[in-house]
Amino acid sequence: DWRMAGHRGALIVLEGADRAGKSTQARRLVEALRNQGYQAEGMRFPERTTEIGRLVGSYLEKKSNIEDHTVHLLFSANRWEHVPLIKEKLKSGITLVVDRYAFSGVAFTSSKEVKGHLSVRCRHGGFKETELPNFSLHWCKQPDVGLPKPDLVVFLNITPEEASKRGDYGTERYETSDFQKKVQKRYAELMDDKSLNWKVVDAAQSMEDVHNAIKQLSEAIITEARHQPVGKLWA
Ligand code: NYM
Ligand code: MG
Repeated sequence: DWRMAGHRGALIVLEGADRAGKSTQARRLVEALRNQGYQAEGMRFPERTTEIGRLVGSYLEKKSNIEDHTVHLLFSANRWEHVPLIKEKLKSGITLVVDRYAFSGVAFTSSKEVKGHLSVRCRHGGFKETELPNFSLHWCKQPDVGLPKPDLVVFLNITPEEASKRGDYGTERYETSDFQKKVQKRYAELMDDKSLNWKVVDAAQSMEDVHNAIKQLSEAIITEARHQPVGKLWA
Protein backbone atom coordinates (compact mmCIF):
# COMPACT_ATOMS: atom_id res chain seq x y z
CA ASP A 1 0.00 0.00 0.00
CA TRP A 2 1.41 3.44 -0.92
CA ARG A 3 0.52 4.69 2.53
CA MET A 4 3.08 2.38 4.08
CA ALA A 5 6.18 2.06 1.95
CA GLY A 6 8.86 4.17 0.33
CA HIS A 7 7.54 7.69 0.79
CA ARG A 8 8.25 10.31 3.36
CA GLY A 9 5.63 11.51 5.79
CA ALA A 10 4.34 15.08 5.89
CA LEU A 11 5.20 17.72 8.47
CA ILE A 12 1.94 19.28 9.61
CA VAL A 13 1.90 22.10 12.17
CA LEU A 14 -1.06 23.43 14.12
CA GLU A 15 -0.79 27.02 15.31
CA GLY A 16 -3.09 29.53 16.95
CA ALA A 17 -3.62 31.51 20.12
CA ASP A 18 -4.12 29.77 23.46
CA ARG A 19 -7.54 28.05 23.75
CA ALA A 20 -8.01 27.75 19.98
CA GLY A 21 -8.21 23.95 20.38
CA LYS A 22 -4.83 22.95 18.96
CA SER A 23 -4.05 20.10 21.34
CA THR A 24 -7.48 18.49 21.01
CA GLN A 25 -7.40 18.79 17.23
CA ALA A 26 -3.84 17.48 17.01
CA ARG A 27 -4.83 14.37 18.97
CA ARG A 28 -7.93 13.80 16.87
CA LEU A 29 -6.03 14.27 13.63
CA VAL A 30 -3.40 11.67 14.52
CA GLU A 31 -6.17 9.24 15.46
CA ALA A 32 -8.12 9.86 12.24
CA LEU A 33 -5.04 9.53 10.02
CA ARG A 34 -4.15 6.25 11.68
CA ASN A 35 -7.68 4.97 11.12
CA GLN A 36 -7.23 5.78 7.43
CA GLY A 37 -4.09 3.62 7.35
CA TYR A 38 -1.48 6.37 7.46
CA GLN A 39 1.46 6.25 9.85
CA ALA A 40 1.08 9.34 12.01
CA GLU A 41 2.44 10.60 15.30
CA GLY A 42 1.95 13.67 17.43
CA MET A 43 4.64 16.01 18.71
CA ARG A 44 4.40 19.28 20.62
CA PHE A 45 6.47 22.32 21.41
CA PRO A 46 7.56 23.22 23.94
CA GLU A 47 8.45 19.58 24.61
CA ARG A 48 8.89 19.96 28.35
CA THR A 49 10.49 16.59 29.12
CA THR A 50 14.07 17.33 27.97
CA GLU A 51 16.58 19.32 30.03
CA ILE A 52 15.98 22.41 27.93
CA GLY A 53 12.25 21.71 28.02
CA ARG A 54 12.30 21.64 31.82
CA LEU A 55 13.90 25.10 31.89
CA VAL A 56 11.22 26.41 29.55
CA GLY A 57 8.46 24.69 31.52
CA SER A 58 9.56 26.17 34.81
CA TYR A 59 9.73 29.61 33.15
CA LEU A 60 6.17 29.24 31.82
CA GLU A 61 4.93 28.13 35.23
CA LYS A 62 6.58 31.24 36.70
CA LYS A 63 8.82 29.11 38.89
CA SER A 64 11.83 30.81 37.38
CA ASN A 65 12.70 34.00 35.56
CA ILE A 66 14.78 33.89 32.41
CA GLU A 67 15.88 36.95 30.46
CA ASP A 68 13.64 37.50 27.38
CA HIS A 69 16.21 36.90 24.62
CA THR A 70 17.59 33.90 26.45
CA VAL A 71 14.25 32.14 26.83
CA HIS A 72 13.47 32.80 23.16
CA LEU A 73 16.67 30.94 22.26
CA LEU A 74 15.79 28.11 24.64
CA PHE A 75 12.38 27.63 22.95
CA SER A 76 14.23 27.45 19.63
CA ALA A 77 16.88 25.08 21.02
CA ASN A 78 14.05 22.85 22.21
CA ARG A 79 12.95 22.52 18.57
CA TRP A 80 16.49 22.02 17.23
CA GLU A 81 17.20 19.22 19.69
CA HIS A 82 14.27 17.33 18.11
CA VAL A 83 15.35 17.86 14.48
CA PRO A 84 17.21 14.54 14.13
CA LEU A 85 14.11 12.73 15.39
CA ILE A 86 11.78 14.75 13.13
CA LYS A 87 13.91 13.97 10.06
CA GLU A 88 14.14 10.30 10.92
CA LYS A 89 10.36 9.96 11.41
CA LEU A 90 9.51 11.80 8.19
CA LYS A 91 12.01 9.72 6.25
CA SER A 92 10.52 6.50 7.56
CA GLY A 93 7.10 7.56 6.26
CA ILE A 94 5.58 8.87 9.45
CA THR A 95 3.45 11.99 9.17
CA LEU A 96 4.08 14.31 12.13
CA VAL A 97 1.31 16.43 13.57
CA VAL A 98 3.03 19.16 15.57
CA ASP A 99 1.23 21.24 18.18
CA ARG A 100 3.06 24.64 17.90
CA TYR A 101 6.36 25.30 16.17
CA ALA A 102 8.60 28.25 15.32
CA PHE A 103 5.56 30.45 14.60
CA SER A 104 4.58 30.34 18.27
CA GLY A 105 8.14 31.25 19.13
CA VAL A 106 8.03 34.37 16.96
CA ALA A 107 4.43 35.38 17.77
CA PHE A 108 4.91 35.19 21.53
CA THR A 109 8.36 36.75 21.90
CA SER A 110 7.61 39.58 19.47
CA SER A 111 4.53 40.43 21.55
CA LYS A 112 6.70 41.23 24.56
CA GLU A 113 7.61 44.74 25.54
CA VAL A 114 11.31 45.00 26.19
CA LYS A 115 11.87 46.16 29.72
CA GLY A 116 14.24 49.02 30.28
CA HIS A 117 14.93 52.41 28.79
CA LEU A 118 17.44 53.96 26.49
CA SER A 119 18.83 57.47 26.92
CA VAL A 120 19.01 59.40 23.66
CA ARG A 121 20.61 62.80 23.16
CA CYS A 122 18.16 65.52 22.12
CA ARG A 123 18.91 68.05 19.37
CA HIS A 124 19.12 70.95 21.77
CA GLY A 125 21.28 69.15 24.30
CA GLY A 126 20.26 67.06 27.25
CA PHE A 127 18.94 63.51 27.23
CA LYS A 128 15.54 61.96 26.78
CA GLU A 129 14.44 58.54 28.07
CA THR A 130 12.83 56.36 25.44
CA GLU A 131 11.47 52.79 25.51
CA LEU A 132 13.63 50.16 23.94
CA PRO A 133 12.02 48.81 20.78
CA ASN A 134 10.07 45.54 20.82
CA PHE A 135 11.54 42.36 19.46
CA SER A 136 11.30 42.52 15.67
CA LEU A 137 9.84 39.63 13.69
CA HIS A 138 13.16 39.50 11.88
CA TRP A 139 15.19 39.01 15.06
CA CYS A 140 12.73 36.45 16.42
CA LYS A 141 12.84 34.30 13.27
CA GLN A 142 16.62 33.95 13.03
CA PRO A 143 17.26 31.10 15.51
CA ASP A 144 14.67 28.93 13.73
CA VAL A 145 15.96 29.57 10.18
CA GLY A 146 16.70 26.20 8.60
CA LEU A 147 14.42 24.03 10.71
CA PRO A 148 12.49 21.39 8.73
CA LYS A 149 9.85 23.39 6.85
CA PRO A 150 6.26 22.38 7.50
CA ASP A 151 4.39 21.14 4.43
CA LEU A 152 1.24 22.63 5.93
CA VAL A 153 0.62 25.13 8.72
CA VAL A 154 -2.98 25.13 9.91
CA PHE A 155 -3.91 28.31 11.75
CA LEU A 156 -6.82 27.76 14.12
CA ASN A 157 -8.42 31.15 14.03
CA ILE A 158 -10.38 32.33 17.02
CA THR A 159 -11.13 35.84 18.24
CA PRO A 160 -9.93 36.71 21.76
CA GLU A 161 -13.63 37.16 22.68
CA GLU A 162 -14.54 33.67 21.47
CA ALA A 163 -11.49 32.20 23.22
CA SER A 164 -12.42 33.77 26.55
CA LYS A 165 -15.89 32.16 26.31
CA ARG A 166 -14.14 28.80 26.53
CA GLY A 167 -13.37 29.49 30.17
CA ASP A 168 -10.55 31.29 31.89
CA TYR A 169 -7.06 31.28 30.55
CA GLY A 170 -4.68 29.30 32.72
CA THR A 171 -2.20 30.79 35.13
CA GLU A 172 0.93 30.39 33.01
CA ARG A 173 2.92 33.24 31.59
CA TYR A 174 1.31 34.95 28.53
CA GLU A 175 -2.16 33.70 29.48
CA THR A 176 -3.92 37.09 29.57
CA SER A 177 -6.32 38.45 26.98
CA ASP A 178 -4.24 41.59 26.37
CA PHE A 179 -1.19 39.54 25.53
CA GLN A 180 -3.19 37.11 23.38
CA LYS A 181 -4.52 40.02 21.28
CA LYS A 182 -0.95 41.04 20.47
CA VAL A 183 -0.09 37.43 19.65
CA GLN A 184 -2.98 37.29 17.14
CA LYS A 185 -1.58 40.35 15.34
CA ARG A 186 1.86 38.81 15.12
CA TYR A 187 0.44 35.60 13.67
CA ALA A 188 -1.38 37.71 11.05
CA GLU A 189 1.95 39.25 10.03
CA LEU A 190 3.58 35.81 9.83
CA MET A 191 0.74 34.57 7.61
CA ASP A 192 1.61 37.22 4.99
CA ASP A 193 4.59 35.01 4.13
CA LYS A 194 3.46 33.23 0.96
CA SER A 195 6.49 30.91 0.91
CA LEU A 196 4.66 28.88 3.55
CA ASN A 197 1.53 26.83 3.06
CA TRP A 198 -0.74 28.54 5.61
CA LYS A 199 -4.36 27.44 5.82
CA VAL A 200 -6.74 29.27 8.10
CA VAL A 201 -9.48 27.22 9.73
CA ASP A 202 -12.30 28.90 11.65
CA ALA A 203 -11.85 27.47 15.13
CA ALA A 204 -15.18 28.83 16.34
CA GLN A 205 -16.97 26.07 14.41
CA SER A 206 -17.98 22.83 16.13
CA MET A 207 -15.12 20.55 17.14
CA GLU A 208 -16.32 18.09 14.48
CA ASP A 209 -16.31 20.66 11.66
CA VAL A 210 -12.87 21.91 12.62
CA HIS A 211 -11.61 18.32 12.67
CA ASN A 212 -13.04 17.52 9.25
CA ALA A 213 -11.51 20.65 7.73
CA ILE A 214 -8.06 19.86 9.13
CA LYS A 215 -8.28 16.21 8.12
CA GLN A 216 -9.11 17.09 4.52
CA LEU A 217 -6.21 19.55 4.28
CA SER A 218 -3.87 17.01 5.84
CA GLU A 219 -4.75 14.10 3.55
CA ALA A 220 -4.21 16.31 0.52
CA ILE A 221 -0.79 17.46 1.73
CA ILE A 222 0.36 13.93 2.62
CA THR A 223 -0.24 12.93 -1.00
CA GLU A 224 1.51 16.04 -2.31
CA ALA A 225 4.52 16.01 0.02
CA ARG A 226 5.47 12.37 -0.36
CA HIS A 227 7.54 12.94 -3.54
CA GLN A 228 9.13 16.22 -2.42
CA PRO A 229 12.20 16.75 -0.25
CA VAL A 230 11.68 18.35 3.16
CA GLY A 231 12.33 22.10 2.83
CA LYS A 232 14.14 24.53 5.12
CA LEU A 233 12.14 27.06 7.09
CA TRP A 234 12.74 30.78 6.32
CA ALA A 235 15.96 29.92 4.44
N1 NYM B 1 5.47 29.41 23.49
C1 NYM B 1 5.51 28.26 22.79
C2 NYM B 1 6.46 30.39 23.31
O1 NYM B 1 6.43 31.43 23.93
N2 NYM B 1 7.48 30.14 22.42
C3 NYM B 1 7.56 28.98 21.71
O2 NYM B 1 8.50 28.79 20.92
C4 NYM B 1 6.52 27.99 21.90
C5 NYM B 1 6.58 26.71 21.15
O3 NYM B 1 4.48 28.56 25.39
N3 NYM B 1 1.48 30.08 25.79
C6 NYM B 1 4.42 29.63 24.48
C7 NYM B 1 3.03 29.61 23.96
C8 NYM B 1 2.21 29.03 25.09
C9 NYM B 1 3.21 28.38 26.01
O4 NYM B 1 2.43 26.24 25.22
C10 NYM B 1 2.97 26.91 26.30
P1 NYM B 1 1.40 25.03 25.47
O5 NYM B 1 0.95 24.65 24.07
O6 NYM B 1 0.29 25.58 26.32
O7 NYM B 1 2.18 23.95 26.16
MG1 MG C 1 -1.16 26.29 27.33
